[in-house]
Amino acid sequence: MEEKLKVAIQKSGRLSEKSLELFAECSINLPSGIGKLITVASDFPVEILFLRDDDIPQYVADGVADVGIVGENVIYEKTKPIEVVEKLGFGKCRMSLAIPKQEDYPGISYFNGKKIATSYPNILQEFLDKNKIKAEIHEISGSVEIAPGIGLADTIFDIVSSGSTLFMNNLKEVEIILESEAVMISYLNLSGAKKKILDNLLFRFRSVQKAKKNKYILLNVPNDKIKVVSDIIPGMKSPSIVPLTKPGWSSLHSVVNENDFWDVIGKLQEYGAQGILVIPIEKMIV
Ligand code: PRT
Ligand code: ZN
Repeated sequence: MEEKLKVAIQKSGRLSEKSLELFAECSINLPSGIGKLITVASDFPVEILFLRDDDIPQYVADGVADVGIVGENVIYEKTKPIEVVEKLGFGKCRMSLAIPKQEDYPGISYFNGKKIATSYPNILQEFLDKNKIKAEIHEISGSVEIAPGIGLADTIFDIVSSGSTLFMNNLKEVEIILESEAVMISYLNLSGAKKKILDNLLFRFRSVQKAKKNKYILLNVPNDKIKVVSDIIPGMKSPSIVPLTKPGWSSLHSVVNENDFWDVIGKLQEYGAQGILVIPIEKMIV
């Protein structure tokens, strides 16, 4: 039987949809996975296991799943023997200490002697030890943000994204301890065949990521400006030039990185570029 790479993803939660989307973008077809425990792709050798996110590091460490998609916050908390093979760019959040809004905050020493509620005791303990703070950690599994309000703790250590949960609970963020995003983790002793499938999957994934960060650009320039404009949009190797039927003009085709996009457009206009078209790229292999 053909070998398959077993990929663990979150069954239902903040990372589920994006994890499934990632396979779709890589042209890997999964039958609708809702409510299932396992699903098998029809056109790529992967099998998806749907699990609770907290269980994923253990499954991958044991090799029950070959790879998994999970937040960095979970892998730092669980410290299992696994390897992080790729940052995936979604599920971004930070882990922060927060205190009641009306309190003054003199600095980290504030936490000496305080009771801190969290679902991430290991990450927190390590941070406190490193900063020589003696605080009491109160581990709870959910709704950490209500702990100060009901007198269960003085402060909290939790995941923050927009900050609105803290705001609604009269808390303020005072220390960011780590930044997190979804990552792909791998079993340490993957077989050669499975490693090959993983490389293939990562290759597709990176092509899609690169494509998302770049745009295809077409524009018309007077021939005497081809050189300067080509220097602004060098593209993957160099731009293509297609002569227009209008004498003295050419069409230039290239690729622009999204980060430089507006700067580049400004410069192109300065040099007399006209009829600028910008088109999304689906896959990019360099
Ligand atoms: O059921 P299961 O155990 O699988 O899921 P879960 O409930 O443990 O996790 P889930 O689905 O809430 O989150 C999965 C992962 O998403 C986390 O491990 C993080 O890596 C990532 N992530 C990104 C977040 C957030 N953003 C986030 N905002 N996880 C949780 N939150 C919560 C946070 O706990 C707090 O309650 O959202 C609230 C704060 O959000 P803001 O926007 O109000 O600041
Ligand atoms: Zn969880």
